[in-house]
Amino acid sequence: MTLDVFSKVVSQADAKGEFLSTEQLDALTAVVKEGNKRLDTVNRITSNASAIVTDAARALFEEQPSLIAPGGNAYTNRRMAACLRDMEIILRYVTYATLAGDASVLDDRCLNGLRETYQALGTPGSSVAVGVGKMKEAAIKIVNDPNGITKGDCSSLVSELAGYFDRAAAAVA
Ligand code: PEB
Repeated sequence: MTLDVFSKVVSQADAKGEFLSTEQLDALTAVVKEGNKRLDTVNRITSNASAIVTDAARALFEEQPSLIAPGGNAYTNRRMAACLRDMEIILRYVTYATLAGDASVLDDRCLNGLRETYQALGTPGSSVAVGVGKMKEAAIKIVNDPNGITKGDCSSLVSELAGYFDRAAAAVA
């Protein structure tokens, strides 16, 4: 497992027995230079995690009320709790990937085998994917909030973040 963008570049270069390229060093320099934006992004999502999860779940159940109706996949407190927990786990791994600048931790420890797990449980992965999409919207809104932060261009970081949510949604859809 690679975990972060620095280790990834090192292992790629080492696999070829090469020094780091100028392009690789430039890309890593950008990661370091933009590091505060990354930390602020992770901090903002982390401190709003429970609101992100519960709002997304509420919106999902509003759109798909059969999930919480008798016989639904989130019906009963136990299943509702499992559902909120799953969404929180996915959000947590998205924050790890965002901090690391690399999807490997999300892939290896969260998404790998998740589709099969949901199939075995009879949990609709496509509904989980909708919930993940709603967490994505909420997280991006919070990250882009101009209040209380030094203004700067976060577009590339936000698209990276969006990519981790999309990856999670695609893994279960
Ligand atoms: C994945 N989810 C569930 C289980 C597992 C996961 C392994 C079975 C064991 C259990 O119930 O705890 N666990 C979870 C995860 C990781 C992990 C992501 C990553 C590391 O270790 N039900 C719905 C919604 C959806 C949902 C569509 C959005 O209607 C989820 C939330 N997951 C859900 C439900 C269960 C579950 C389990 C309801 C319980 C299913 C059941 O027992 O009937």
